[in-house]
Amino acid sequence: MTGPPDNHRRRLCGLLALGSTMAVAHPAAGGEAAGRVSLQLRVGGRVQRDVLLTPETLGDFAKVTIADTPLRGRTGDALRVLSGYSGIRLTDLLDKAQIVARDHNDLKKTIVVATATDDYKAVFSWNELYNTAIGEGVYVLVTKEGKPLGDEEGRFALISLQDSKTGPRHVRWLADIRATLVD
Ligand SMILES: Nc1nc2c(c(=O)[nH]1)N[C@H]1C(S)=C(S)[C@@H](COP(=O)(O)O)O[C@H]1N2
Ligand SMILES: [Mo]
Repeated sequence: MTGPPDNHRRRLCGLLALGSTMAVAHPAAGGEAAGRVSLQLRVGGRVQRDVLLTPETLGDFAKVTIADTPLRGRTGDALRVLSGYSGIRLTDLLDKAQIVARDHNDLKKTIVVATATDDYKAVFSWNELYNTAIGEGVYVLVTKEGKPLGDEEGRFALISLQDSKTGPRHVRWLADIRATLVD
C-alpha cells in the first residue's frame, strides 16, 4: 500500500506548488517582459526641456506612498490589488518639463500621451490633469516595497488612481510621456 498513494501525494504536492507559483507570478513576468523593460522615462514633446528619469536619478521629485488600489479591467473585472508602491505625480514631472503654451488657448488643446515600450498608450488632456480631481491621482510608479519595479512592470509604470477601471490607464513598461497640441 505504499506505491500508489505516495505517487498520488507527490503529484498532488507538485500541483499545489505549481498553483501557488502561478498565483504570485504576474502574467507578464516571464517571456512577455523580455526586451520590454523600460529602463528610463523621457518626458518631452511640446515642452521647454526634456526630463529624463532613471531609477538612479529620481532626483528632487517628491515620492508619494500610493494607497492600495484595486486594478480593474476595461469591463470592470477585478484583476489584482496594487500595493506597496511609491510614485511621482505626473503633474510634478510636467511642471519641471514645462508644457509650451504660445497662444492663450494652447493648454486647452494639449494632450499628454503615456507610451510603453510595447507601444501601449494611455491618453490624458491638460484639463483633466490640471483641472480635475483625476489629475491629482495620476502617478508614475517608481518603487515597490522600497525597490525599483520588477521586470513585469518595467522600472517605470503609470497609474490613474481615480479611474473607475484602473487597468486601462495602468501602463506597464512606461518609457515616454509626451505633450502634444491637437489639431
Ligand atoms: N505596457 C502595457 N501595459 C498594459 C497593457 C499592455 O498590454 N501593455 N495592458 C493593460 C490592460 S488592458 C490592463 S487591464 C492592465 C492589466 O494590468 P496587469 O496586466 O498589470 O495586471 O494593464 C494594462 N497595461
Ligand atoms: Mo484590460
